[in-house]
Amino acid sequence: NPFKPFAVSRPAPGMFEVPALGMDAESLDQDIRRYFGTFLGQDKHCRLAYYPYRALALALRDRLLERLKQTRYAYEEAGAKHAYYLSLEFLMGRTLNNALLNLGLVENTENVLRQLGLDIEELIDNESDAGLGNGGLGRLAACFLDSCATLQLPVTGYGIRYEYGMFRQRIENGRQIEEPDHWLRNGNPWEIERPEHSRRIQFGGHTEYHRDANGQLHVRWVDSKDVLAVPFDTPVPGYRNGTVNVLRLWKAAATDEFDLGEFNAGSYTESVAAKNAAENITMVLYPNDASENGKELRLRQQYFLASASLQDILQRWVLQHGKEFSRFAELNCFQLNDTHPSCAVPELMRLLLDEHGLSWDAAWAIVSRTMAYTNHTLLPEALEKWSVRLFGQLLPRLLEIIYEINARFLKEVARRWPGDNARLARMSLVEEGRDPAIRMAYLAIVGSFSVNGVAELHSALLQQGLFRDFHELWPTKFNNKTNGVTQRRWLASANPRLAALISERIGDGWVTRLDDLHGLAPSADDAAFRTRWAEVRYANKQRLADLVKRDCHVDFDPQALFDVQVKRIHEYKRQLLNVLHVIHLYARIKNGELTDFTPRCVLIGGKAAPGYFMAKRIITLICKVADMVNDDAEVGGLLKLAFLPNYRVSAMEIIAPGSDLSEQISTAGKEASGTGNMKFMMNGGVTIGTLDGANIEIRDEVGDDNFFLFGLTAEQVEVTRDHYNPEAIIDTDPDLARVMALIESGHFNQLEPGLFDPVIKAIRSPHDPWLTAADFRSYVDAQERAAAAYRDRDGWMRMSILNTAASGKFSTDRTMREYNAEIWHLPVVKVEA
Ligand code: B1N
Repeated sequence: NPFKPFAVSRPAPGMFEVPALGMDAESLDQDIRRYFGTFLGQDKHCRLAYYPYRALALALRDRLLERLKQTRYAYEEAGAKHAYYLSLEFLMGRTLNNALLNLGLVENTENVLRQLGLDIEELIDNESDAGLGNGGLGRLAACFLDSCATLQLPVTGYGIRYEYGMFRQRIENGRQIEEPDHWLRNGNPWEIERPEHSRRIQFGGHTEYHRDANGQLHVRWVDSKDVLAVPFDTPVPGYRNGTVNVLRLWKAAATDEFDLGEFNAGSYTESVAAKNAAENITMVLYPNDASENGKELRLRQQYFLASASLQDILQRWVLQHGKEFSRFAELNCFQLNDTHPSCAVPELMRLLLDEHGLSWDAAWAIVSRTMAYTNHTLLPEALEKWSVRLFGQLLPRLLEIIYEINARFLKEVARRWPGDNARLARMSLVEEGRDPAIRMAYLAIVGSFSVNGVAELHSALLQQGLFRDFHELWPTKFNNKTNGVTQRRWLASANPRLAALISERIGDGWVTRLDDLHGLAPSADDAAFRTRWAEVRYANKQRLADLVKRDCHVDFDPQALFDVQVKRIHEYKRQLLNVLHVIHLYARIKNGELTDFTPRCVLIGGKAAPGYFMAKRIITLICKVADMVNDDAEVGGLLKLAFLPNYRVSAMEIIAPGSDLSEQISTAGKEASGTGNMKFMMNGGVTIGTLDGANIEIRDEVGDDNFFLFGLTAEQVEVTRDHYNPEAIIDTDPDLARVMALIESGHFNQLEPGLFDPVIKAIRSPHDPWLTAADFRSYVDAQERAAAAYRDRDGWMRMSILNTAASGKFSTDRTMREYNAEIWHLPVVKVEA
């Protein structure tokens, strides 16, 4: 151990007293120049905006860390209950702007930088996105952290510090190319490494049982190949309240004996090189949104996170309370972000039983009172199952514990429903068969005191469908927590022009109380206000048009309707339905059928999982249709289509403020919630959508008149499945027939015959689970209503204002208050300024 405790030294109290850092322009100015010139070694020869960015980031980090310490002291002093958000993904995006906003340093910093001849936007652009997540689930975790710090709740995030985040996407000849995202290449000024808090994680080996002198049975997990978990802390500031919470991300490192033990092939250099095997665990984020892949490395990541985090928390507990665990459940809570960290259930059992000597009953009482599970999807392909064989090889002790949990659980089921063997088989944590598997969702439900879905419809469907048996057994365990987004990032910081206009009207209380936006509704009837709203939106659309020009080489006219769908590419999200509509408009223009056409610019962006064939082919279709439409003189700029490459958090910060129409068109019952829908709405986007996920609640808030609804309901989707006949639909709808004929004629793939056959086949299949053809007619009709509404520019601004005004519910501040009131029960802890 390179870390030696104080032996001779006795640090005086003054050692721990650091002079407070100034928040005034002068102190900032000094720190920026000092970091630039000394720490970073830059001088008058510096040509890179990266260095002033980094100097500013370091000056801000100092101020964040100062508050982080004060926050920890406040939590300790209050003896407060703490919640831990365990997640394999935290999609943080960029940090600079958010830190400035929450610290209240926007104006001072702008002034200082201006004096120094620097442009803040340019510095901001030098930060790479922390893309440590796939999409909604990871971004939700990031928004939650922002809201918890703002609400002054003692919440810590635990995750993985992937060396490579979500891949970068390039498009070549309409094909997605994945490139590694080495986001740490230029260093990360926001984090601080804490090697002294490293933990040891076991993999492989086997268990041994022995009795001590008192006849007590003990279990040892031996012959394992161990890996170190090294924590890196990122400060998470609340909005101007002195609170700074922590996001602790673990990086894998080889232990020292790793070199000399099992892996030693006889040669020193080769054994040192074998360190890679350990360090690979946190090398890369799995890029599969809403689908599992069953790879061993993924299970290693999951256990690595669960074990490192729980050991960290238990060690802190023991330092404070000794081996007395009677109050542990009263003071700790773990929120599992989907089943990805659900190894935490058996791992906490293991630590309490094997490392801390508790009895099964005492340990189970703690686990089942501290764990809470959030489900994020109903899609069967996303439900995690781990092969028992793999699980037993990698985590032998955990498998034993899971079997014991299952045996006791099934006894309870049998007591309640004697003789109902079918039910036992349905509910068992182990799915029997040729390759038996652990059902991780069931493990999470059995181990938790709370199970929630992420929107009203989703939670209801969980209770009636997927988790029906469990709901019958424990009805009070189940609850709903509708998602949200943080208005600090998604309105105040992403859309400063609109934020200023709103604050001028209703004050700036909305930054921490989004419901205040209701106060904007009367202004929808104020013509002068609508004009100013329109001016702001126009400027934002110009900014989006610049992005589209730069990245897609397509001209978007800000006068046109900006029709936008950005999200992961997935069949259930139906980007395909969107393209069919574009082709339909194209055909109408070409056939001279349009009299009063609303010029429209359609933007689609999103990443496909690298192994998802159909999603990739849909990207190709979008790109090929775009080429035809944009180059066609007859279309004459009435219609544009662009595929935006490399969609990410920082791109959304430009897209949401500049979009008119928000496409939320998933097959009803499939999108658990959606959160992009909320970002558009907050920024004055109007939704065209199905009755799916949080769309339903969005429409409830904004009213039917300000929402373009179409499509089958979730119930209708289920009954349609049994007699679905897309051929008949195509035959009886001339518009759809024409669209299909155009694709089938090879019009969009003249040099690559057959390219879109798989897509055509999917639409025409009676087994198409996404019912694309079924919703085409009602989608096109809704699009016509939207286009007509947009022609009345003033009426559209009214709708736009009313959407922002009704978006108050969709703040993660509300979501976090609900989690806290109904699951966590944490106190609000004020931090001294
Ligand atoms: O979680 C979001 C929801 O708003 C979306 O509707 C939902 O699709 C999304 C496996 C997932 N569900 N499941 C995932 C992500 C990564 C992975 O490896 C599944 N993502 C969602 C927030 O609630």
